[in-house]
Amino acid sequence: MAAGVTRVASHSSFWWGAATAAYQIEGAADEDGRGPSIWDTFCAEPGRVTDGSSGAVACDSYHRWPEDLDLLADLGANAYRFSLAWPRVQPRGQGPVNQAGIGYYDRLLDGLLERGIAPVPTLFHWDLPQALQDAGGWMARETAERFAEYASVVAEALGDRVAAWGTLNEPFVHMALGYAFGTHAPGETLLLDAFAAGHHQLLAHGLATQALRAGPGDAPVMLVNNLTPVRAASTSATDTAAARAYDAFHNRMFLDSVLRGAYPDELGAAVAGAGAVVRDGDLSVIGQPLDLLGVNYYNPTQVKAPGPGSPLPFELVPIEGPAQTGFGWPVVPDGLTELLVGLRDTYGAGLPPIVVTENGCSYPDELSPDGTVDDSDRIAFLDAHIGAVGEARAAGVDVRGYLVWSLLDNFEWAEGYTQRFGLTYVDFSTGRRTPKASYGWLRDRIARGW
Ligand code: IFM
Repeated sequence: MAAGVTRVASHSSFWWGAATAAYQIEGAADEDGRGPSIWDTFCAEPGRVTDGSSGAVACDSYHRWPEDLDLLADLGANAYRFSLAWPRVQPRGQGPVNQAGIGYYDRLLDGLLERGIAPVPTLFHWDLPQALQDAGGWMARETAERFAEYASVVAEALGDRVAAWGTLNEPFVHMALGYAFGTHAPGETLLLDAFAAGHHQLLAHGLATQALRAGPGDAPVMLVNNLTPVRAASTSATDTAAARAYDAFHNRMFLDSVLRGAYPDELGAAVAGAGAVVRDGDLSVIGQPLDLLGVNYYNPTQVKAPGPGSPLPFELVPIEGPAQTGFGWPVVPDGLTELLVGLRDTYGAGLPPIVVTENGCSYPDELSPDGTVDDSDRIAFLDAHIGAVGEARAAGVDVRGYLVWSLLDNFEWAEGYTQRFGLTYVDFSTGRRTPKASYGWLRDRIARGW
């Protein structure tokens, strides 16, 4: 690790920065031997993505990365969370490393270290190599083994310069949207049977953690979860039970397993129906000690009991009242304090230090004729959520970083380019970057520190 790069090792250091993901920003889908991913396939199917777009070009960060790293440096960021595209490193998800593909990440890491920014790569942010999907994707246990091999390959190539590893990004969201409801790639609609895709991701996390620790360097390893405080729509016993069930699927399946080595009882039918999916010993692989927990927070979730005949043990209800982002998500900053304090209260000494690995909002930002982007809604959002992290820290929660989603406007999955989350406005026809007002605001906020 280069001198001046902040290791997330002590209470006195704090990571400020931003996050992105490979398929959402890189583009260059067919360059330098990258293999197809499930998102290339999904985007090519009519009707899957709102605006019919794909990540084939996206922000073209594959070519424009020096400019993007300069944006981070000018922001005063001391950490950058990005993801590695598995199909760039191993085009078919297994076998020897594609040197041209890993070369990109090699240059990116060096570029970050030259700028004094800690590299925080995530190994998997949803872009599974299509060849592995053809063999069953995350419904197949073998995918977890392939993932561990991939982790060894990248640890060997990059492990000497990484500040912290993320194994998976938001395995709940990938299980739910990709395998249960089919609104994300690979588009499966398996409802509760999607549990197997969650379990195999968790097993992959455990096996990859071992592989990363066996490689060069001593970077901490984290799992990155999307977490939400769950609220029952009423105090009735049925709504309360539905809230507990939803909490089990969204949060506790991916927390109790890694922090306690057990699945919550409320998963009930899903685990029972999965038969031999969970094998002896799996939960001790999944539950080995974690160095950091990555928390992605966007909003709380309200839940009521399902109607008669529902295949699911819960039903989601919109939260009325608070302002909404462009996506229609409620803006509830104190939900972040509630979440962080709740994690500490629930898991106690078993909870590793936390990094807020994503927090942010989309708004219909426009580039004005004078070349500025006034995103005052985003400034208010970030100010309130950073304040919420401060409240949790004041309450004694060990939070070691806050990374905004996202550095750049980018490809927002099934919403295509219709949701702008960036601190930086991207003109997708030219690739031109324009820092928004929130970028300048965050630069001043980072300079102030805690
Ligand atoms: O864009 C996504 C990201 O890929 C994962 N977390 C949530 C973000 C906003 O939807």
